[in-house]
Amino acid sequence: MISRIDMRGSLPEDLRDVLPRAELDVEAALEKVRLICDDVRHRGAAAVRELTARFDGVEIATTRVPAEAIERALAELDPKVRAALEESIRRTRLVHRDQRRTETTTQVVPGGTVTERWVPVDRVGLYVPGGRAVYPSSVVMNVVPAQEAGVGSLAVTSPAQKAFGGLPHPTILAACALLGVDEVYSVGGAQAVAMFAYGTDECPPATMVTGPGNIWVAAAKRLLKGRIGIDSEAGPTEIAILADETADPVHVAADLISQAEHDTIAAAVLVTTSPELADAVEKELPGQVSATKHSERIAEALGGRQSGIVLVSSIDDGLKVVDAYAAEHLEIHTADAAAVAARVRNAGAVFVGAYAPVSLGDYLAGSNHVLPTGGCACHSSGLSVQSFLRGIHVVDYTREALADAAAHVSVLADAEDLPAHGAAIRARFDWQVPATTET
Ligand code: HSO
Ligand code: ZN
Repeated sequence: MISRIDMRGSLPEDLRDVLPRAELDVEAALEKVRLICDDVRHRGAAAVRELTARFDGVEIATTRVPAEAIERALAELDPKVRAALEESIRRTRLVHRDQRRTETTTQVVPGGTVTERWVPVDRVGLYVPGGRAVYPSSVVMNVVPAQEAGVGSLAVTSPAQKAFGGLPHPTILAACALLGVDEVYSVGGAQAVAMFAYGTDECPPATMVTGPGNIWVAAAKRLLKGRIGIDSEAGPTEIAILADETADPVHVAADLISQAEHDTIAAAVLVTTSPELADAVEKELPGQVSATKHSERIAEALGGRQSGIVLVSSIDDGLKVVDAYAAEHLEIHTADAAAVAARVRNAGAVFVGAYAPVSLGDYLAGSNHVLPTGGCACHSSGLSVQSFLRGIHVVDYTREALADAAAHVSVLADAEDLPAHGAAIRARFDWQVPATTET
């Protein structure tokens, strides 16, 4: 069901080659996506509605979801789901509120300061997948950080569902209502990203678009970034688990399965120092898989080349492997898990010990579940308040402070053969380089 790689002895030179990832050929989608984006750019909402009919198989009269539909979805929401979403929102807000940045002012020299102001982007479009993946939790994970960052204008879009008369899934709409978001569109795919990038007669353009989506969404983000800000091109879900002989194979198997449930190309990787644990997990998997609803999808994900059990000879080697893999989610099931977790350098989020499974983080830990995939955790972070802020340096120097810097600026400008840069300073001092008082 799951392949095994033995790295006891010595670790291979380039670990990235040993841990394959599912291929997502975004480049191949670009050509088609370009046509879609151009169409939306030139024909606006009419193009978006036609593309929705073509790709989602449903005619919509307008791309904007009427307020009554959002209110109705909330009224009809299962009270248990409502309570769980409310608690998820509360916890997520607690964590993200603490991420808010404060302005800092540095006095560089007497009379010369640089202030860093944190300014939210003006308007954000949040993409929430539809179809097989109906994730009201992703509404929470996108909306809360944007709100806590102070983004003034916030719109959510999610694919039109034929089964719901061309509206997004009702739990998506209800989650929007709980979060106080009243601007919602029933648009998915590349056309949704284009709608936010260019704006249409039904949707004003946005400054930024965030949120996970399928390959078409990823391709549109790649194509339109620059025109519009993006978070990341989210790829298939990944879980890595670093475990020793103290780990419970039942927990480990359950957690691998939980993320394999997302997609046939989801990745589940166990890195362990214990061959006994590896055997026990392998023994445990088939029973748990066959007992669960999406067993076929999960079996395909676990059996895929992107998943596997890696045997290592020490926790130190295990850390090297998981750092090279840079998983979206990394669980640590070892003795003194917190100390091992503290040594991890590359992961979207780290889950410490037996009682912090990834599925807690997916819904209710308070952490964000929009995380870097495909190894991007070695250079990028998950969605946070920071994703929606820009730091603006405000430079404020007095005449005297500028005079003190002038000689150095002139020298550096000449060294770069940009004499007009130095001249811009001398213009303020009768075209002379003022004498510096600095020693
Ligand atoms: N594990 C997914 C997020 C999610 N799980 C949503 C359940 N619903 C990617 O981090
Ligand atoms: Zn999940």
